[in-house]
Amino acid sequence: MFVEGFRVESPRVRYGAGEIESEYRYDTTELAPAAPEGKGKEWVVRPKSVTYHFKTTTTVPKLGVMLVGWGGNNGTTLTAGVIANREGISWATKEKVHKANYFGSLTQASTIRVGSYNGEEIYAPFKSLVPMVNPNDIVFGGWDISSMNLADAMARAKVLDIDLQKQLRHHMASMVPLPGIYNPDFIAANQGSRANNVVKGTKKEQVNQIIKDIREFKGKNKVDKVVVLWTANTERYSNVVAGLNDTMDNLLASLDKDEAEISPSTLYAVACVMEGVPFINGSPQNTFVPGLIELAIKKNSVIGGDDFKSGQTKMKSVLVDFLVGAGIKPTSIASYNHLGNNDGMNLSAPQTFRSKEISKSGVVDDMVSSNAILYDPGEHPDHVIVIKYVPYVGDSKRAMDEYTSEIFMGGKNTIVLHNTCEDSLLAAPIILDLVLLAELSTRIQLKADGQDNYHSFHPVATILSYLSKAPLVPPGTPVVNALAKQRAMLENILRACVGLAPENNMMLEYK
Ligand code: NAI
Ligand code: DG6
Repeated sequence: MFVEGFRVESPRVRYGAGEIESEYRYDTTELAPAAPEGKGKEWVVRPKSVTYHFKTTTTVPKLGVMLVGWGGNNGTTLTAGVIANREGISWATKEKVHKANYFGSLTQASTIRVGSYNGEEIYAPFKSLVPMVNPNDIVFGGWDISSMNLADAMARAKVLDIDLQKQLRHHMASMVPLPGIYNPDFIAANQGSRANNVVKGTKKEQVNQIIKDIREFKGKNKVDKVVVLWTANTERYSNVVAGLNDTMDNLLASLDKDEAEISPSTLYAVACVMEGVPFINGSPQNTFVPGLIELAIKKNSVIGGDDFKSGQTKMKSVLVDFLVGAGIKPTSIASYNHLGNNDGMNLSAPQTFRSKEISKSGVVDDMVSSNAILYDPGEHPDHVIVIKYVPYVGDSKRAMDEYTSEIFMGGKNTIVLHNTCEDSLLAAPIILDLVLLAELSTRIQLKADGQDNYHSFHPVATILSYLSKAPLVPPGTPVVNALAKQRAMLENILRACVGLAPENNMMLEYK
């Protein structure tokens, strides 16, 4: 059964005028070796409970979202999709009449279990846990190194059905991206013909221009908050060099010196952090060099990423978790893609492909290292990533995967997957979730019993991990890639905000 919404009645929850306060018992463990390090195999595990207090502001702001790469396939598809939902547009194809929806968005189209009633499971929308911005109310803007208006850019992307495009054109023709920061050294040479809308000046001047753009956008559209998200071309990795970008001071000094090795994405991120605006990186490159992470921590400004986890990798973070969790040993994973959109063209250069290869390769590491029964220390499955540019298939990416595993008594199990899907239709709802959750995270505060003051979440937003191929985590924090764990973390934190226990699936009342 499905309920639209619910309210928690508990002595540990208080719904106030502009906030929800909750008290939450966090059950965890403390571990120690039973004998001094190195002697014996026994460990002692001590259950531990800590009471946390959460405070969530319930006043939902008017949200502005500025996309870097607004005129690209993802940027236009998301903008078009939100307008279509807002306007209640439907369109005909040879199959049927379609209505706009938010399928693929965790916050808008998934549900959570809230309990059972008369022996039936009761589900509610994920978005009913705590007040979130309604995507239909978002004001979009952003930058692109191509000056094409969003209506023409939507046509260039060739993602949405033509009858839908025709209905959207007049909404999008007046949307024109602001000039973007362009540095041909960081993206493929084949992108050069697109770059007719670029910010001039030194790197410092470019950062200042981005800050000015954000302020003007905020003022002009009368939005309360802005979130910026990079959905521009994948860049090559920038070199992390002592004295250049390894610390906050060095990064800021390098900016003053107009150092060549600071990438455009890092420049946008610096501008956002300086302005206290959340910045999310939807591509794989190392935008968040150590100096930038230090700057974000110092300024307590939200950063999150990296690289949208949309199709092949999402499946991988489910399948390998299942295999290793079932005691089966994946020994080789070969993942092929071919696609024909502009992203595919940009990734046909070795240096940008390398960024993608890195983010796609790391996704099974935590699952492999969780099971020392299957894997010896340092042992890892062979894992190969191939991406090819095939213009004809456009945005309709093909993903082929072969997983080979060792099973019982020397047996081998090979699973082959083939997925065909428009890449941007997978990415757009993920972008939506990222900005909605980043905004929400700035309204939540917490403190443990004994702490005097509430504090916000760590500025490195691990709460966004479910949506990222290579989750950015604060220094010294474990990376979790398994999709179910990432979703549980997010859902359980939001449950804690309204004083609900984590979903434990025990159903003891029926046992
Ligand atoms: P796209 O190539 O269609 O769009 C990128 C846009 O960024 C272009 O319009 C380009 O002109 C613009 N651009 C490039 N450099 C810029 C800069 N410095 N400043 C402002 N604009 C700039 O690519 P698409 O398909 O929209 O993908 C965007 C990014 O998202 C890519 O890096 C891709 O790897 C990443 N991504 C996409 C996924 C998907 O499923 N579609 C999943 C994971 C990541
Ligand atoms: C080629 O792999 C294009 C990429 O931008 C991917 O489409 C994107 O990284 C999505 O990857 P995945 O593994 O999440 O489907």
